Amino acid sequence: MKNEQIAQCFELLADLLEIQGANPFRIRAYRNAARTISSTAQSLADLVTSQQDLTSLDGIGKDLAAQIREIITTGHHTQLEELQEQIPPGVLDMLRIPGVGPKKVAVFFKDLHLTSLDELQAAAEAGRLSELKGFGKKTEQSILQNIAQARQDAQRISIADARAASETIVEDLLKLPGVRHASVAGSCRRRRETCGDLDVLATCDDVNIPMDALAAHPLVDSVLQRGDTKQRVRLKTGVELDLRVVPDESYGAALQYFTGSKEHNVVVRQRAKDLGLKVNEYGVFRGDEYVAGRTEEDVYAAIGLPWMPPELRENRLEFNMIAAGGIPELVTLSDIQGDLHMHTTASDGAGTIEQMAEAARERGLRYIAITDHSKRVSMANGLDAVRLRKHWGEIRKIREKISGIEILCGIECDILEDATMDLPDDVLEEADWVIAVLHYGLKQPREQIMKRLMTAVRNPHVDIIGHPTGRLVGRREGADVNMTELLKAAADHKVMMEINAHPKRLDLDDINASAARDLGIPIVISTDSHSVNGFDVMQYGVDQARRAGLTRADVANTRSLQEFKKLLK
Ligand code: DGT
Ligand code: CA
Ligand code: CA
Repeated sequence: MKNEQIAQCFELLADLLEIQGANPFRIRAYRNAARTISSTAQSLADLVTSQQDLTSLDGIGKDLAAQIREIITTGHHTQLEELQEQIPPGVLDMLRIPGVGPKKVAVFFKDLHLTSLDELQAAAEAGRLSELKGFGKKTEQSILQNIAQARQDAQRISIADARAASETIVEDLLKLPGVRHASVAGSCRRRRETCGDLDVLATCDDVNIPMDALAAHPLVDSVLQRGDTKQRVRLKTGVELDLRVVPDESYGAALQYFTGSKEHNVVVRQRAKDLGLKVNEYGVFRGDEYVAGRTEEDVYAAIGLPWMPPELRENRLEFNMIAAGGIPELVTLSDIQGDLHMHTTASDGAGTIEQMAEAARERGLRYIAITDHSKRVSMANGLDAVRLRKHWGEIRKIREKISGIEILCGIECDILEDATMDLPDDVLEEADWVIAVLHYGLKQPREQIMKRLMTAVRNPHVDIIGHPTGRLVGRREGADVNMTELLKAAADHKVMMEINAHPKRLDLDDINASAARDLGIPIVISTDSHSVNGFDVMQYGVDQARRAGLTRADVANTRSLQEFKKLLK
């Protein structure tokens, strides 16, 4: 059980309590606990296993500590499950509607007895929402408009949640007697930014062994369907998971087939056909004769193709790469030497400069840039010129003191709505590293968005555009960026592009990152850490880069600091 999963339980509990109209202090306590847990470096599961006291953690009292122990040791959370009995899951879906919080949802649920997005939509269409106290026609209209978005989001989960759940299940299946292989498949194995459902594969002579274990797994809520080789279950989080159990000699074929994508498999099947072969989830066949199927390598080799990293299997880049001479070696997590986007207690981070530097060093990083917010982001306690210079002074002191890691004095500088920079040039000039970003006014028309981005790209001190579109995966569309124009200007002015590794952002996305690389723009993969645990997300950024077909050479922060500095303006 990961800290993040425990934090999610408390967040969910807080949402449910808020819908129920519980005591605000109690709700706040759960939210604070969630924050503490997700920003704690040490694994709570380890603490519980070694019988350590959890109440030494900020905001965790006896009661919360007992709940954490329950979650970790039993996989159950009594408080949460009791509330879930009272509030149907469809009610929580309403929280995904932009502009709708727990208070509004409480009214829909309690006063109108609405329990799903469908019912809410019908009520809005019938004008019943605008009859409620405190609701007007305008709110009703905006809810109607945003419901479609919420419905889409409700269906897909982030790659981070997808991996946490399916990897836990795979690990547990591998512990079973007779299960020789098990793997994540589907979009999760391809590391798509979101997954519609989860796919897991196992080999076992007796299909009942993995299927019974899955049915009883602590993450599983109910079995939806069970056949000879396939079982479909719903997890407690609501997402569905397909398990397929195949014999060993079909493992590679099934893994290939169920990893997809469908588009990739269409090409694979056609290729086999051209060679007089047939590929399916059981193997490669010539007529009735089994040719291959034990490993993925065998399957691809049988049809004259090299094995391909799952991240590439979208029928976008991979077959062109093969035609052009082969699949290049993609960037890996261990190639990353530096992290160039992070926050400290100077703005909205939870760690001090020193804590962040030490945590980065522990993860094997050789250099970091501290990039707190500029003043426009007042809710994050953004820095003005005076505070920033003082902050850089402290960074320089720590830089002298600490060994084994280099620290750059950076800034995440807002590009203001009027297309000026949030800090004057003479301040930016003193920085080692300047990230320029859009935070506000993302809904401005394309022309103004481009004017802002161009201001940044042309600024002689700006090194990189951070999270270039500002999108939040499944939650918020990015700004209306003319990416072709932006990338061309960035290439001309030697400005780099960020892949923000946070699974909520993953911005640039895979397609734009590919386009940037094609123009020779160095890509930097950054975590945007707000605590010492924030560094964990680097893997998601690397996965996105791999989906973009990026090699180590394409990613600037795989270089030593000395080599990296040569790329700066
Ligand atoms: P998702 O779940 O929407 O995020 O995307 P996937 O790729 O995980 O799709 P899913 O779960 O429907 O199926 C998993 C894989 O199984 C898919 O990537 C390829 C394979 N597959 C499923 N149905 C078909 C099919 O009708 N034809 C072919 N060729 N492959 C299929
Ligand atoms: Ca899937
Ligand atoms: Ca599936």
